Amino acid sequence: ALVIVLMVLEVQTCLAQIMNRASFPKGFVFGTASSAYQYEGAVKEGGRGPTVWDTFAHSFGKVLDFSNADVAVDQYHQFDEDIQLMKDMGMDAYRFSIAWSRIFPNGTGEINQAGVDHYNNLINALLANGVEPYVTLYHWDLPQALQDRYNGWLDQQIIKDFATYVETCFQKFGDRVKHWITFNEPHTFTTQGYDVGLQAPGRCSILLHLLCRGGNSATEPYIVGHNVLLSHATVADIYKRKYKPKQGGSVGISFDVIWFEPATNSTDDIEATQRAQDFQLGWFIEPLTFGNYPSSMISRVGSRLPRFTKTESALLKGSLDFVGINHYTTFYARNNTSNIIGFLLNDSTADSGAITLPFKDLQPIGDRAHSIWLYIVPHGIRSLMNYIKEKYGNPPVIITENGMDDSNNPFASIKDALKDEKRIKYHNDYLSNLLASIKEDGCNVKGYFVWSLLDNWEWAAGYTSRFGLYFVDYNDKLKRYPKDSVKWFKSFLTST
Ligand code: PSG
Repeated sequence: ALVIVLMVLEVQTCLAQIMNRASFPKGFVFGTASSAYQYEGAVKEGGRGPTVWDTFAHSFGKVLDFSNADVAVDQYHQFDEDIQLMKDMGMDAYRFSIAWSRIFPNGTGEINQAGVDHYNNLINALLANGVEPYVTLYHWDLPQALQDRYNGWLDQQIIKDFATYVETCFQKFGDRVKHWITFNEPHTFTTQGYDVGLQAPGRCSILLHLLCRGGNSATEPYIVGHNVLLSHATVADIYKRKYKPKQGGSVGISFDVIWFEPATNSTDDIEATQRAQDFQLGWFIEPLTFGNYPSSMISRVGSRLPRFTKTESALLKGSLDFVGINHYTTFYARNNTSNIIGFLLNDSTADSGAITLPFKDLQPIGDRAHSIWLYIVPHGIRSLMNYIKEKYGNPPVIITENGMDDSNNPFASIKDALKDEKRIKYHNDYLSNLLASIKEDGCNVKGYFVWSLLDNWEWAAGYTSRFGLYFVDYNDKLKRYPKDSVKWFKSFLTST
């Protein structure tokens, strides 16, 4: 009998080492993610209006390789073929974003039927192939008309205009779309767009306005964040009252979250680590969960942080059906003792009183991908899932982005570029940590989306970075080639 028990145990440990779809809970969703401006191209077709990212990308010196996304990877025309790629891998879902300026070319006013037709065609093609659409309503491409008219997210008028656009999407697509993500990464676009000016609309005041013409890096990020939060709460409320009863879907948001670890075990550094997380995830998740900003933000930002009325608080609180998390990397955090940088820059990034870096004593926290911010630390995702579980009452979480990039090396052969063992290891290691957070720690994780299906236009890094499971040949009609990671995902998803 002992021999049999030992044999059973051995088989079990053997099986435990092979992770695949079947290791995850039933109904767990696997997909890939993308965004309109990074993928679609066809910027002047189908009546699309210009956006702040068209303007930014076409301004000299804003994008590393002087490129823009006028063509991108042409998914506007090639979505049928791309859906076959998803289907072939065994992916259940596709996260894409709707370009506001295809629905309302001027931000408001007349609906552009060609834009509605395009997304209807895309959604129908996905469903016909058994791929579920997860729709992001705002992935940074604000109609330029609204930037020109009233400074976009800086003005409260944006809340009304966003609601009109979003309600139009609920009406036109909500019979088939059951997962809505209102915003992609509010923390990224408020700080990158309004504090350091490295992303559209490129506003900042740091370095004596050397980098940006207009802006106020100490106040505007908080005003923008405030209007984004109220916009989310407004449309979540509209959905809950008018659409959810019939359509039965859910509304979430996608947060960018770097996991922070204290650089030392000193109390100062541990407290600084908490503040760093308050100023990143807390800034947005706390109002949407508890109805107000984290107390560390309220005390440190003071009068520069806008306040919510009682009615607004009530509207914000509980306005998330699920929490989307875009997670890539982990940094160390330490207490900022001098604040010289904050004094010099006079901006919002210094307000947390924490310094976050992927290094300690000149040692990197993990192996680096291509992007300078992307260090590979697989256990970070497990710690983050536990943090959300403990602090926010174990809400349903969807990993709406996870992935890594390689450099776009113009001298490498395509054959070599398709060998991406590093990416396979990245996904294998992050997924096994995610699985442990579910199975061993009881975290409520519902899905996982890879960033990204294809190589694509990486914002200010242009085409220099390749995040795709599929390689895109920018020199030959944007042909798609499967990297080795495609084979890995295919066997992960189709083996039982
Ligand atoms: C997300 C997270 C970090 C930096 C940039 C992003 N981080 O941890 O420092 S942007 C995010 C975005 C998508 C990008 C993708 C890769 O939603 O559009 O292409 O990640 O940068």
